[in-house]
Amino acid sequence: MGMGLLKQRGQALKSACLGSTSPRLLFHWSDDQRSSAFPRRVAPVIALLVLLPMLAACGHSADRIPPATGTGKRVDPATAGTIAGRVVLSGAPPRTSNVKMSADAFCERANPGQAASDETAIVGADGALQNVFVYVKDGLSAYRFDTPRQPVRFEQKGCRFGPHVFGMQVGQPLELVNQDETLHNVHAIARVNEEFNVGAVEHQSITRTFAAPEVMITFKCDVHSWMTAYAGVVPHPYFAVTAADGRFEMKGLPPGDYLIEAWHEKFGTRTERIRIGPKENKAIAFTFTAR
Ligand SMILES: [Cu+2]
Repeated sequence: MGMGLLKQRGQALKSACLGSTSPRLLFHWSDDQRSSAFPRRVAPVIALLVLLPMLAACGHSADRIPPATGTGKRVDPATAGTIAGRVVLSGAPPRTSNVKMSADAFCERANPGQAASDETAIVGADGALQNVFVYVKDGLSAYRFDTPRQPVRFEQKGCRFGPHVFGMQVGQPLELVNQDETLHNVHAIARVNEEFNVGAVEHQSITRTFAAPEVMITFKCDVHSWMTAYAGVVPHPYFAVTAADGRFEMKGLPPGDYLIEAWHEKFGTRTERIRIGPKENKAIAFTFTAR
């Protein structure tokens, strides 16, 4: 079985799991594979033998309709409002150091010069703090929410995890994709959820889910010590990650009293209480202190 067939197998698995399987793709063999290795009539049989265990393996993720989270009422979009704001760092931002990637020639080539800078604290103009996870920590217990079927894509690309900080819902598929021509692994250091550690060869995609809320889950690659990422897993869709200008926005919130938390990997957490009325848009500012 050559690399061509392995790649074909990966593609077929992706299509099968997404429920868009095309017979033409599953049974397509290039002319040289057909003539050199297998007689024409054997090919479909081999394809089936390869596919059956794969179909069984992917049944736990995208094929199942995920349940809703919570037991209460649904949000009425007609009365929903928005919380938006900005997160800043007060004080001198920490100096950004460069990461030494020389142990892996592929990673070094992928990150020339400034591209190898440390991602721990990214501070922009006027103290704008990027990569802060902002979410509703409390105030939604009266509601239920559908679990999204759309996977969150989490890549290993250029020997970085991307996104570096992200949010997702309980039960939502997390698609781990290695875009690099080098080996990575994704080690999810979870405390509430089940910890996992999976190796990923190039261009391989693996799907996992988290069964319980957890803020935050740390991801490490055990091959490249600088590769770190964080995911906030929450039971509702009200979360955001600050952009380069420090801004965030959470739309579609029902009227109510909320506890909002902002989390940063180096500077810790801040919380604010806020009340929003029907269709109201409110702003919150969070300030972290440099240390
Ligand atoms: Cu790695």
